[in-house]
Amino acid sequence: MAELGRLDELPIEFRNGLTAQNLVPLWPSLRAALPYEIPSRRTRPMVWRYADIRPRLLEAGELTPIEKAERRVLVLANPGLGLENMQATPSIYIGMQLILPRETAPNHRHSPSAVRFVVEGEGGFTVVDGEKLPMERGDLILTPSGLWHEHGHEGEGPVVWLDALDLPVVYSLEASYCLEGDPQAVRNQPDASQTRYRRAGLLPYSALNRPRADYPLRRFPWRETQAALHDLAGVTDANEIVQLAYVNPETGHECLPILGFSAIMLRPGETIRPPRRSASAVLHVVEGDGQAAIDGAKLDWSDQDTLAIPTHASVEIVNRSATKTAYLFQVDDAPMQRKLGFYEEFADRRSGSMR
Ligand code: GTQ
Repeated sequence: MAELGRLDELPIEFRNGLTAQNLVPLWPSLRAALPYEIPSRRTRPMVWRYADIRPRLLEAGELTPIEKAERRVLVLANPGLGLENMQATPSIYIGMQLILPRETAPNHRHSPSAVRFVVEGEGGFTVVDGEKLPMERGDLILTPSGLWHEHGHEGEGPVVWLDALDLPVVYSLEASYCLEGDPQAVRNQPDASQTRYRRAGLLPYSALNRPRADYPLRRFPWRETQAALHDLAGVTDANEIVQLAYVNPETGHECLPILGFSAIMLRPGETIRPPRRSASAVLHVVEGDGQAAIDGAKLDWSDQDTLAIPTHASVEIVNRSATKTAYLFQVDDAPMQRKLGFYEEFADRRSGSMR
């Protein structure tokens, strides 16, 4: 491999002339932009513990009324990427949102897409495009790009959910913005998308006579996901990962364009070693206790903790319990990478496999 020329080898007059004309020589920076074998990564393998987050969220609930927050959220920021940039991974924004009884988080819509994954509490709801969606623990709720959404809480005690947004991608494209709206007129069809689409392989007949809908199903109840995971485990070999993707039931494709969502079940005592891949990811622990080794960093996890996995990382995840099943909710940027043509999984544990 040839040694590339350094910046300080160039005459200062030449460099200053380039700078004055907003020109930059590539070769001193080429290897940084295109490193051999593996990307340069600032993202750190991380765990955020719910035991740390929860009291801080409740404190925020006392310090900041919802009117002063619009959304009362603590953002899980990866220190390797700079806390102020609010990135769990380069593409994934993760926040923990608190809503207290009878509060409302006002109606708005924005260019980034979001999902909610319910962490704790009962009585929360989100209204998406006029449809009121109940929020039970473990449910996944979609608020896709451009759709009106507002949140409320009709129950008792705190409700907390995890927000996952493709905000870092949309923001870096200078395309992130938001519109305010009046409260939505709620159609008298609560949770209708769920009712129409919940059964895989069966669609409302009228769907066949029109183009496929972008976001036909907006709520994926945990009850269904958990049952489907157990059914799948019954036909999955011990050395295979029990994992289900959340998809658009009309197209079979990922349910949002940039970020992908899946649920993983770890059988008692199971260790999984998913292939190293080009996507970054976040794992949220729905239930269970274990350890993850991410690029060699050993991170313990338990109920409601959240982990960050850099691109190209080697990953091993252990369910420490010999008797209890563990469940993980995964967010990744594989849908975007697939669309852009550079998604890869590596059979080996190091070198790239670009065709
Ligand atoms: O609930 O609409 O964590 O707009 C960040 C931006 C949540 C939301 C976030 C948002 C929301």
